[in-house]
Amino acid sequence: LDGLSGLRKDNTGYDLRDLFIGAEGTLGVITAATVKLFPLPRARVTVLVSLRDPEAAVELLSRLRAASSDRLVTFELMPRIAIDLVLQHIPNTADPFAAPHPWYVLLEATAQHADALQEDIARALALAQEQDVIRDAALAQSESQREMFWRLRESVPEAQTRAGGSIKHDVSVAISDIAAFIRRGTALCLQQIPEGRVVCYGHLGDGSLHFNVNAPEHGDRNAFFAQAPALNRAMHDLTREYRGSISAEHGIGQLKTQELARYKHPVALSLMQTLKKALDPNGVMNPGKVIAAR
Ligand code: LAC
Ligand code: ZN
Repeated sequence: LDGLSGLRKDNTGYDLRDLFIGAEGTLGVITAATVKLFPLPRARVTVLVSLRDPEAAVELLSRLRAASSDRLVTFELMPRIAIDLVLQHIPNTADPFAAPHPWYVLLEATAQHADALQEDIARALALAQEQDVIRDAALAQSESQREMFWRLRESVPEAQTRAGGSIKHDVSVAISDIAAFIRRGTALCLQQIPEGRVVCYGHLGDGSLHFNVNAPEHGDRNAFFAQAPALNRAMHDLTREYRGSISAEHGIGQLKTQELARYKHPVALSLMQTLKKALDPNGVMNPGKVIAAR
């Protein structure tokens, strides 16, 4: 399924609405569902971590998944440039550490018992720091500090817009490939648009990334955005090479119907069209989305 988001600040987990948001109201056949109830978590730990590179972030993710017995609910990756843009364009934000770092992760874990959770996470982070997997870590000590950490992360899209806008990609690959993908994707973006500013951030816990390239601060914006189709093509080809998704979180919509036609296997696409026609013969359900009008 395309279209699941990892950014779930309320810790309610996924639900059927998520699935149908992903389906954009066009296709969605649920043939069976298993529902399990969990008690609302009573404890939550929020940490902002700084690290050297995406490889370290992937290593940290696997350590924390083990240390928290899979109670990790948020794992968001941000490069320094994202923090810089937020600090520059969004009021009431502050640098979280005394010195800048190349990459950051905002993570959250939940549980029934605060002490045990905090201990498990703190121990794993201390070991990671000792072994040079992370550089620094700040545990939110209050709800307002937690809000501050989230504000940094959630303001990235707005900061990007205020900084002149970006050419966007909404992609996912296997988590085991993500570090290599970021390296190659960044090189590809800079090769195509040397003056662009790569801002690659997002839901690392889900393997999903916003691989955006911001317009240069000064210079010809029209010339910059004219390069979008070529860059989209190159980035989506790279994503295909990694067997990833070209619409990881925000769906195909109207903008990517041609892309879908290019990257989806023809048999899969034709099955989607057949299903769509059978369920919505008059084309009244979200017309023009996902499947191009024919
Ligand atoms: C985010 C939105 C853009 O992750 O999906 O901030
Ligand atoms: Zn997102």
